[in-house]
Amino acid sequence: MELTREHLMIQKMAREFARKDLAPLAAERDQKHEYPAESLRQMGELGLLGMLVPEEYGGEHMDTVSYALAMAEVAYACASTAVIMSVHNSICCGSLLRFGTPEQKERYLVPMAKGKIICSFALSEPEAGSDPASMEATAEKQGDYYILNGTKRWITGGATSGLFIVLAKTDPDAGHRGISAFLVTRDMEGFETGRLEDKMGQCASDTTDLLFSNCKVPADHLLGKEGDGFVVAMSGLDDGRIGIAALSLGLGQAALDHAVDYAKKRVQFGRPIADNQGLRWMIADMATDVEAARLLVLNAAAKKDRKEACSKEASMAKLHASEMANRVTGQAIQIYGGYGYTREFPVERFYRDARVLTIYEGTTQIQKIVIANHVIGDRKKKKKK
Ligand code: COS
Repeated sequence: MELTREHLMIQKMAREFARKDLAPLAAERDQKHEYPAESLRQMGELGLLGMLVPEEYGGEHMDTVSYALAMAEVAYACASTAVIMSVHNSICCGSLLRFGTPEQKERYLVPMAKGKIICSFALSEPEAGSDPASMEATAEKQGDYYILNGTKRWITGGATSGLFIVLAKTDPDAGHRGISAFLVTRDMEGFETGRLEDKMGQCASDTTDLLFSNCKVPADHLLGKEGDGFVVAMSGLDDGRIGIAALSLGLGQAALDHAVDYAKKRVQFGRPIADNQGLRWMIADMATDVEAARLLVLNAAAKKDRKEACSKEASMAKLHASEMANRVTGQAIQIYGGYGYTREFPVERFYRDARVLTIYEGTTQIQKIVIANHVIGDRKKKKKK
């Protein structure tokens, strides 16, 4: 697909920021598990945290293609920062835009669009990952409040974000139609951050449990109507999957570029290893894999920009790009040989950072369910029987 002048300008702006300001800090932040607070502040100023939000709410009103291009650039430098950017922009700003009241948008979306509040999404639970409809968290209406109880798990930004979109059951007997979404701030009574996960990758972004014990959420913090929660989550995940696919693309591209650079410099048997056909074929496969991901990401984003249904395309992009990032980062380590296995070179971090991409925001297997349901098209009929 052909990119416009504006797309290229946004890509250039994001690339300059990511390579100059973000990339030099990424390895140390990964090792120290240090949250990229200062980079997020800069990203707020650059408009990277309200990319899809209309100007009337303080955002940049860019299209999804621009967003995907910027996401790939940020991920090229630091996947930990990119995942915070993705959750905040796609699932969180997107859900507020779609379901928020004018008051909720004024109070939360406006500061979110400037990066003054970072928002996280709390869907998964210890016993409800791929099957969110089986969640156990409850929210019971009592007067002017909902009383929230339960535990959320694997929440990106759980220890650091200021706002959370939390899904809980308002009608536990109604299956997925009994789930509602709430805007919860850190200062609400009965809300605590739980254990911090000790993760393999994306270590500069924290992942924690959220604990709700009779947490008092004001009734006007219900996002959408009671029972809208599953649709809030599913439509948010459509956007989120484009974000994670673009993140995967950026990480794959970074691994490819580093591997090519290394293969041209590393001399064995008296010549650069890039002269060997075995490696040239490997690099050709990697580049083709990255390019296919790019086309799927841009296709899903462009469909969304045309306001066409894009769940299938978002899942295809997420499926291919996340698997690609795992393949390509692994191949990059192979090209680096022994050096690739050490922390001296960034490909070791890329490999660890890539691993979760086929898991969060819907595993590879979930993406295949979504794609097959659309392609075969018999799901609704079977459900009606
Ligand atoms: N956008 C809006 N609504 C959607 C939707 C979408 N993309 N996908 C499904 N829905 C709605 C359907 O219209 C349906 O509504 P009604 O039954 O009220 O008419 C409802 O959601 C249920 O749809 P469906 O029957 O297709 O859902 P399933 O229970 O079969 O499950 C999967 C769907 C498996 C795809 C879903 O549970 C899923 O995505 N799981 C993975 C969750 C995940 O990504 N977890 C990781 C979280 S990290 S934030």
